[in-house]
Amino acid sequence: MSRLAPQPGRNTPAPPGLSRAFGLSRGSVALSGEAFEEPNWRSEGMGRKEPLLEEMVILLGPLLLVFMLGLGLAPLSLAKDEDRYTHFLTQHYDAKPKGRDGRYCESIMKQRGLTRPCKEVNTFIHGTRNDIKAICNDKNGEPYNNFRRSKSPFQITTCKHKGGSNRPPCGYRATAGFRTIAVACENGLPVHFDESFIITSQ
Ligand code: U2P
Repeated sequence: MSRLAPQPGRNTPAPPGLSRAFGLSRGSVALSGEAFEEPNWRSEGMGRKEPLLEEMVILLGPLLLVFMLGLGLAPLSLAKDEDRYTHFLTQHYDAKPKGRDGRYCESIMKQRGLTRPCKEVNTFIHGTRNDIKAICNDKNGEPYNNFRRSKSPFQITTCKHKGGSNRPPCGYRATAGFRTIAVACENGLPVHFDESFIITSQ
């Protein structure tokens, strides 16, 4: 009887690379006295990964997840700082003040939503937005404790509650001045007014 040649697609042993990739070369079958490797499809399945690939997925998977979470959270935190900056401008920025006296304070404090309850002290800065923002970098600021102090002075008006009830209508006194100021910065943006300093001549 003639020897049967191995039939491609039937009992042909898979090439070594393929065998590894698909988890072959487990079982064997004898055909006319010759042993052929037969894939062990049932026990290993088509989806079996390379051990090295598996290890990489296990090791790098969590790292990738943290990286993706970081990418997703960074814009959220930036958006939050933008909101705080907008809030800072509402509370402390007035480009063109009128009067800078008690009536000015009473009117602007109400207009900016700072009278429910009456805020005790609040300063309005009358510079440009760019000069105020620049306090958070070297252009117009320097470190001052946990805050940043402006290099240049600003025209400011500080409104102080006259006292009594903290419910509206709120009475204020105004102090106008030309002073350096200290602010807190987050991600390069001012978010809190800390204090102002009388400029002493050197
Ligand atoms: O001190 C309480 C809050 O009052 C505001 N403040 C304080 C001192 C000052 O000279 N000017 C002034 O506006 C600050 O308000 P914030 O910016 O935090 O809303 C300070 O926190």
